[in-house]
Amino acid sequence: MRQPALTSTSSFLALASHATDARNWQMRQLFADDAQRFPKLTVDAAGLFLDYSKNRLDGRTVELLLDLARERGVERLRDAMFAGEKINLTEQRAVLHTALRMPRGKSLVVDGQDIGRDVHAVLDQIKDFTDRVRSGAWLGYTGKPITDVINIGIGGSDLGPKMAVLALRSYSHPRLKMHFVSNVDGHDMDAALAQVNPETTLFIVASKTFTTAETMLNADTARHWFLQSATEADLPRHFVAVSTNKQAVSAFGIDTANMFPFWDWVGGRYSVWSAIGLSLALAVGFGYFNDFLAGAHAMDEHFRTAPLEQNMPVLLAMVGFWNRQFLDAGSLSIAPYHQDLSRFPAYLQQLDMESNGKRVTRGGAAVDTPTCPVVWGECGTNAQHAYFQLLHQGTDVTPMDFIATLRATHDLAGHHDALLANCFAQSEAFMKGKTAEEARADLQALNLSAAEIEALLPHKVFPGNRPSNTILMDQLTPSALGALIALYEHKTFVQGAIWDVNSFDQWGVELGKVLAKNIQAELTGSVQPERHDSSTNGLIVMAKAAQHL
Ligand code: G6Q
Repeated sequence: MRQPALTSTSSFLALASHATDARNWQMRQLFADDAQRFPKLTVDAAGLFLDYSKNRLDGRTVELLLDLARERGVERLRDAMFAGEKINLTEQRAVLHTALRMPRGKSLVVDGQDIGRDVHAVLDQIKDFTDRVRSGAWLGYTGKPITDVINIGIGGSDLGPKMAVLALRSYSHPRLKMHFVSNVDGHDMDAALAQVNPETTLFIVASKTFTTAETMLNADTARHWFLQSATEADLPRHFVAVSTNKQAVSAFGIDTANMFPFWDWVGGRYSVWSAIGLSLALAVGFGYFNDFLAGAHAMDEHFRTAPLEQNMPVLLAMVGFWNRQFLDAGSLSIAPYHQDLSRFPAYLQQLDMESNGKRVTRGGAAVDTPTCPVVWGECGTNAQHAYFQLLHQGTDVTPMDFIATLRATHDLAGHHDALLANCFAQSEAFMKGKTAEEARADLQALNLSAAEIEALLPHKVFPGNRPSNTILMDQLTPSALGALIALYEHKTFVQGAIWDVNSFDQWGVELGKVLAKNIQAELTGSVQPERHDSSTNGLIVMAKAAQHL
């Protein structure tokens, strides 16, 4: 359905008018005025807890934001997604990553096909295979069990499993070492191959299309390397594929009995739940992989059924929209206070920016507001010693998402309290800042002269009033990780619905897949670079000259 321009909707206009005051509110004051602010502006779902009270908003702001969500048809579009309607308009595809985590026995018929049954047939295949590799029953060509798994894939076929394998490190099989090779840069493959033995290495070629240049080149290199020690007949024990393209898998030389299929209704950046998660299932075992799916399903059910007032993905999305639209926040910083989530910001970069980094509506008109902020981040406490300076005292307001667990999965004394203390102290400091009076009192306590105090004072003031969310869970279990990823998937979905962009295509990425082809021909062949600007021609000439050194 064609949507009116966002800024012309009555709920947007009501919000804009509310924002003329609200954007200047001081959070210190909001907390002082309402002792119930924390219970009012927090919500639980699927084992996660969201505190969004440290934002420049109040209950009325939330009401107006939810009016906007209703007016933009978030619930209608959500139901259409879950029902398998082709909401990815530019590719005419359904968007059904949620079906990948439906419990067994639940059916969903799309285009006459029960995809619930298809999904569980592949899960059975994954269980059988991962059980055999993990138990040591699956043997390499010299009769030894597999010790190393190299996942070859890029973008959505890499970021999800790589992030999740690291996140669930403490659940991993002790014998299996997981490696991820994505970059066309040979240094990536070179570094991985240097660590493994062909007799005990399993390669997973993970590519939805099985045409992605980087992955195909890396897969060719891996096969060539393997065949220096083994024979073609040994390939099936060491190469498996995850793809939607059976023909290309077979043409590459992988036995299609060792192919794990998925479907065109699974977008790359939403595919960790599909067979693209094979490396994760190998690392943690099928039981935990199932828990991971169940955690995401619990968040799906919450998103699908909870009233908007208590709907965690909707609230997270609308608070993000508020900050983007009315506080001009051009970026969002993610700070996991958990070392095993160190790849989570990179994962969210793709999820959010590839989905909502768009400038036209689903109907093709120009969007009349800013869309997706730049997403970036690093683990705390490391990030505190790097760029938190800018977040506290720089000229831009950067909203933050703090993510932490109440309990650690290690038992090293003292560490977890220190970690959590830092996490909570930072969000408090971003909210409160430090006034000139407070800074002056600090300096006076140091017995400085009046002149020294006045000179230092401006540097010691923190403006504060900087927004953040805190997301907590008990421990980083497979189920909590599943719920966390699904939370952000649905948050992205809701913001896409507000902006009326298609969150499920990626034409900007497709461009990159063809751009390099011409220059590669010029670099490797005798074709002279003439068709480019002088900069590009000059760079190509330099690279060609270096090849002859
Ligand atoms: C994700 C994108 C993109 C994609 C990669 C890999 O949503 O479409 O990151 O996942 O380009 O594509 P293949 O899996 O087809 O190799």
